Amino acid sequence: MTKSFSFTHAITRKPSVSIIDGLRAVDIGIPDLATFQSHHADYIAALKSTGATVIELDADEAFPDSCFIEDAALCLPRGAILMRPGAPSRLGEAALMREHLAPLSDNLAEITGPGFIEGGDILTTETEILIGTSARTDPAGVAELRSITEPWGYTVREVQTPPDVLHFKTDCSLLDATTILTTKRLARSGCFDGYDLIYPADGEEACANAIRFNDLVIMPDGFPKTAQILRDAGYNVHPVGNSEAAKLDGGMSCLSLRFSPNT
Ligand code: CIR
Repeated sequence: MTKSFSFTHAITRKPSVSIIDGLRAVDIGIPDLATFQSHHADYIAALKSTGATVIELDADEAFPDSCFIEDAALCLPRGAILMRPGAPSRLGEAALMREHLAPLSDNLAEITGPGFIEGGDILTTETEILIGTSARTDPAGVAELRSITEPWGYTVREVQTPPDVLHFKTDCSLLDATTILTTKRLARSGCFDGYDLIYPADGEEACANAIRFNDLVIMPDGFPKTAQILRDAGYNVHPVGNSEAAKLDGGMSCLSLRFSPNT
């Protein structure tokens, strides 16, 4: 059983009208809600096409970035953990997840601080949990997550998100038990030594955030060379439109929590 990419469930949250106020590093345009909703529906259909159950939460207007649900929690086979987002406008998102995760996990833990950590900075592979420190995730947040997960049997490794990159997983994705899709700038740090690496085509680095979900690699649409590289490597590639999420620095991993309940 490949626990790092075999899942029976996912949780998503619909984009809100307030998405136009979502955080972004650079303003490249206002996201169009109808287009975002259409892409979001395609994304959910892709998850469901693998046989998974998708729990679709309603939009929460109080939290413009809350459709990027991955940042609010971490789901592992042994338990789930409410994060402590480092963006002040997102801090309250973790508490929203408690009522949804409690019925699905016998072990529901919480990062209480003072550190911060967001799910986008966490890559769970078959053998370890890699956490990139970033503007949103600090060493204290990593240490608290370590203190929760090591007793559950996980190995945690602290690494660094490249400068000016939002999240660790902005630049990498798990493709299978031993293979990572990563930008060259991140791989240069040596953090993936020992893994097999696949690089996006030159100029297509923005598609490094993809997800392996059961038999699919779900990746953003519009990166044909990398899609072909992945197909040639034997992956079942499923592109989904991401133009509106990308205006808010969001990608494929951010839009879901992927897990198999351990209740
Ligand atoms: C933010 O800046 O927090 C959101 N606009 C985007 C979050 C993307 N999440 C992710 O990569 N896990």
